[in-house]
This record gives sequence, C-alpha cells and structure tokens, in this order.
Amino acid sequence: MTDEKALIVIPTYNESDNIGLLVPEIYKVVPNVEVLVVDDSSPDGTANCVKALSEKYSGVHLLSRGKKQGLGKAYISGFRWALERGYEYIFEMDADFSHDPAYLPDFLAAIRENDLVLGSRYKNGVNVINWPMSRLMLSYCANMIFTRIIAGLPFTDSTGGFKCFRKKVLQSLNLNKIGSSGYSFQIEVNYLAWKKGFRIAEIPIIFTDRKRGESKMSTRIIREAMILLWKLRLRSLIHRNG
Ligand SMILES: Nc1nc2c(ncn2[C@@H]2O[C@H](COP(=O)(O)OP(=O)(O)OP(=O)(O)O)[C@@H](O)[C@H]2O)c(=O)[nH]1
Ligand SMILES: [Mg+2]
Repeated sequence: MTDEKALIVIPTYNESDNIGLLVPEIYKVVPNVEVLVVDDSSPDGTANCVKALSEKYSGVHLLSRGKKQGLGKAYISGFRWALERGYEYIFEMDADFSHDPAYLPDFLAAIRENDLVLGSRYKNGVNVINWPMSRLMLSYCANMIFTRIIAGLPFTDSTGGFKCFRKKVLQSLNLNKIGSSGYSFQIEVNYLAWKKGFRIAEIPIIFTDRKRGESKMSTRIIREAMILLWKLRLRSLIHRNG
C-alpha cells in the first residue's frame, strides 16, 4: 500500500443488498483507502445503508444525486468530488461483488508504475463466472473484436468497470465533454487516456456475475456503445488526416 490517498468510487442504484456487505470486505483488504458511494436516490434506500456505514467507517462518504442518470454521469460527479479533494489514486468499482476487493492491492501495486490500470476479464483467457453464454459472447466480442478493430484500442477489456486512475489522468480529461452513460463511458475514458499517451496497464481479474440485486444492462446501453465505437473511428481518421 502506498502512502498517497486512494479513493474507491462506487456508483449505486438499488444496491442496498450489496453495499453493506461490500464496504467491510474492502476495509479488510485495504484499511487505508476511502470510499465514495455515488447514489442516484435509489428507491431501495441504498443511501441510508451508506450513512450507517459512514458512522462506522470514517473514510466512507456519500454523494447523493437527484435521479437515475446512468453510470457515466455518476462517475463524472464522483471524479469531480475526488479531484476537489486531492486523492492521488481514484478507483472505479461496482457495488455488486462482480469486482472482488481481493484485487485492490494488485491495482495499487500496478498503479505505481502506470497512470491507469484496467482490470481485464479477458487478459488470461476468459475469466467470467456465471454469465449466460449470450451475455459473455456480447462482452467478449465487444472487447476482443469491436473495440480493437473499429476504434483501434489495444486493450483486452475496454468495457470493464474495475480500474484505477492516477489523478493526473482525470485532470487531463474534459469531464464536461464525456457524453456516454453506459458501458461506452468506460470505452470513451480509456480511449481519451490512451490518445493522450498515458501509461496504461491491464491486470487479470476474475469477474463473477452479481448474486444479489438487479442488473441495469439494456439494449439502449449496447446501442450507445456501438455508436460510440464508430464515432471514435471517425475521430481517429479525421485526426490522422490533419
Ligand atoms: N449512481 C448510479 N449507479 C448506477 C447506475 N446504473 C448502474 N449503476 C451502478 O453501477 C454498477 C454497475 O452496474 P450493474 O447493474 O452491475 O451493471 P452490469 O454490471 O452491467 O449488470 P449486472 O452485473 O448484470 O447486474 C453497480 O454498482 C450499479 O448499482 C446509475 O444510473 N446511477
Ligand atoms: Mg454488475
């Protein structure tokens, strides 16, 4: 564990079954980090669970937003909150236990030599547990074929949401201009960091499907990602030609 301040940003929508279990697991592994839960006024009372946690763990913070506006917008407010307070390492992590806190030390080790560390489900084969074949095929093709071929990204997992940024990467992004909300938010941020020449590493993670709570995956999210890939392709072509 490094001495610099690390913040784990966790967006939540109806994660009251998970968040109260996840935070203690995080603190067992990395006691010195802080946690910011960005909740979009979940009807299931997730925010109350976070308030109770913050009484027990002084490093737990809650950022409440008025209504559900998608993952991307939640992360952008979380990033702004983190930058205003000077955290050096800023994590993205899901609340649903798909991202095992046991990997947090691996990220902290890798970020010492890098500016952005991506947790990859596909770096060492396929490490996804309990997803239906259709969902796995969609994710695998999106990452290993579409993002690499259409947008030219050199990563094995560009849509994953378990990652760690150095502060300077987020400071360099124009957060107002990031328009994506679903998985394409992850692709867009990776693309922008890669184009700026930051050092980006992937570490292998095993991803497990959620056991509790409901999925927010939708066809709208998939459509948004496909449109973004072609936009990025176009953007690369325009920049290449002057
Ligand atoms: N604040 C906020 N959080 C969200 C929103 N949509 C999803 N999340 C959270 O983002 C994380 C990832 O979302 P998931 O629902 O797990 O999405 P997923 O991983 O695609 O779907 P499953 O794992 O299959 O359920 C979880 O912690 C969600 O609670 C949103 O609109 N606002
Ligand atoms: Mg999930």
